[in-house]
Amino acid sequence: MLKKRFSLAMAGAAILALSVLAVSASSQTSSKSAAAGTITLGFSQVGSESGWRAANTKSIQTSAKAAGIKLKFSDAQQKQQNQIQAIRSYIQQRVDVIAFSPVVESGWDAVLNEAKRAKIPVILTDRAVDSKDPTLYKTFLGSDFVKEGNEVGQWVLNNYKNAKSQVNIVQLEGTTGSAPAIDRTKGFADMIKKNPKLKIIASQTGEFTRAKGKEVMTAFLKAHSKIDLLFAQNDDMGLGAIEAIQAAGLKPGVDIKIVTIDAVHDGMAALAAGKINFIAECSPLLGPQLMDLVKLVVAGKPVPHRIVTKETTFTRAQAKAALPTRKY
Ligand code: GYE
Repeated sequence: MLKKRFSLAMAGAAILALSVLAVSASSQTSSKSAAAGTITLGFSQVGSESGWRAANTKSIQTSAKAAGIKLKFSDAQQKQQNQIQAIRSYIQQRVDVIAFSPVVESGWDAVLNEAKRAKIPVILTDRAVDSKDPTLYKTFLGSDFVKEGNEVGQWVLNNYKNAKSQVNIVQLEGTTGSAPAIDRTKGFADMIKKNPKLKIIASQTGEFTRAKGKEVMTAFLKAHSKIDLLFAQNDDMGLGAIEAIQAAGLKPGVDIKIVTIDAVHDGMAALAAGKINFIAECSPLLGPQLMDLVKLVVAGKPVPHRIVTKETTFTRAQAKAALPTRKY
């Protein structure tokens, strides 16, 4: 018995020693391989909440491959703690660059300082952090979410400029505390406040998912007898809400107008079918630009501290025309 325990302990120690060796071996390989031209990128993704996220993940994975960059990828399942852990593990593995899409804006300074002390450059993609220290990351590549909210708000302003009575608006917000939820809320509110007839009568998070969008819209429909327009802060929540509206015996896009953001394939199909009325585009195809930035940063070349993604807006006719060649 004693002997058995002893040998188990020995085996445990051996495994530990081996894994320590493996860690140091892999860290050596990563810095050696960077010197030899192969860059290792550690990427922490938010999760897989939406069609946008699926397209974004695919873009990052395929463009890393195409660029000859070794990608270490992890999915945080919407939890900041998981992202912090992933970043710490990338620091330990001594990857060449860390990139991530922060689930929420706040609470990143400590781990970003750890990366800085380890001299591993960080690139933010898609979502921003609210850190006051601009040296904690090299660049932020992603959309202007306030502008997206403005564009959707502008459509509402134009389409209700002759409204005689109050226009009842409900809003499905994205993940609470995330940059796109905060900025789209602001961008939309800033526009619609120009016409006092436009009133947000209910606003709640739908967590950027179809299921939650449906659930919250069902509750809105129960609580409010007259809803004129829904602003869903992404297509997926809008698509979930369409199911709720149909289940209530109403026609989406007609009885209740719907405006959304993203312009992913299913959203565009609903727009072309007249179930959504207007979409502001948010491009998930950040991979190729990210890989270019990774290479520049590793080469010690300067990069702009903010890179704004180019995007457009779609009406029904424009969605019909764009759908056949749409990449996501
Ligand atoms: O709009 C939404 C996704 O951060 C821009 O996250 C992204 C947003 C996108 O889940 O669909």
